[in-house]
Amino acid sequence: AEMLADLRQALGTDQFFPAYQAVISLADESIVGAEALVRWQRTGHGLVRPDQFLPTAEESGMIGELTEYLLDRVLYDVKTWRAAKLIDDTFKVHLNVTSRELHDLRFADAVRTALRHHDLPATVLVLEITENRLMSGDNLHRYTLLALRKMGVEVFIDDFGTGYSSISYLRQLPVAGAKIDKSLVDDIAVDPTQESFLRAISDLIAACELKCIVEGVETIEQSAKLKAMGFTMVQGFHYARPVDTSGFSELLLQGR
Ligand code: G
Ligand code: G
Ligand code: MN
Ligand code: NA
Repeated sequence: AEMLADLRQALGTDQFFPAYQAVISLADESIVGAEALVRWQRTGHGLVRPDQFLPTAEESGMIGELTEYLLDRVLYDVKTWRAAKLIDDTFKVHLNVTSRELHDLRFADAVRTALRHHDLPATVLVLEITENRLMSGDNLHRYTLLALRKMGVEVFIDDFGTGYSSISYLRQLPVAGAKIDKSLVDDIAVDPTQESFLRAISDLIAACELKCIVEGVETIEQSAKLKAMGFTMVQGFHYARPVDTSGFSELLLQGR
């Protein structure tokens, strides 16, 4: 209860902010995008991680407001980086959403309005949704997925390879790509079984004609292996940790 009251107040007083983790092109290790990860500077508690408050935000239905708040912050940052020529128009920013937003029939319109407000094309935005939540049976989220696709906003399946995806279902989902979960990458440099497994997953994604980003790359050995396997986009502590807006601006400045 205390958490919920604090969450409500926090939204009104700008205690939430996005941290950005770079998405890297393996070809030249350049920054091609960023994933926004919410952080809460909670009064009297310091920095709170999403795992500690997102469940409450979701259960209470507050998550929709939080997502729209973050979307506005994130698009503002992208607009600023564009104006400063720190990024070009191929740069994409990823925002995580829950099935709640996808079930909200006004969500696609809210996204359209936000993009228009910041005078940005839909192609700048990618939304990520965890695999399990897409597979939850009902078809309501399809409306939003189709509206987003029509608009030009891409949706990626997050944490791919950890849930119970039905392969036939995967083919029909109107999504643009998948993010391969860190757990599938951890041992690839030391365990040949893991490499075969990752290759199978990657072939599956390719067969569905989906884009692919590999997450959780922590070592140069993993990076080399992934490059040899033909992956093109990665994220992970080996390249960059999540940092706040000014930290990411600096990363972009160095990367130019
Ligand atoms: O940064 P990390 O601890 O930052 O994130 C932990 C988990 O919280 C991840 O599963 C991530 O997808 C999720 N997460 C981070 N930011 C957001 C957000 O803004 N919205 C939603 N729905 N999930 C987020
Ligand atoms: O579920 P999602 O993929 O949105 O979660 C992203 C989470 O993974 C965030 O908490 C982020 O901080 C974390 N993360 C990103 N890269 C790495 C990495 O290389 N190693 C580890 N341990 N965590 C990572
Ligand atoms: Mn994610
Ligand atoms: Na993930």
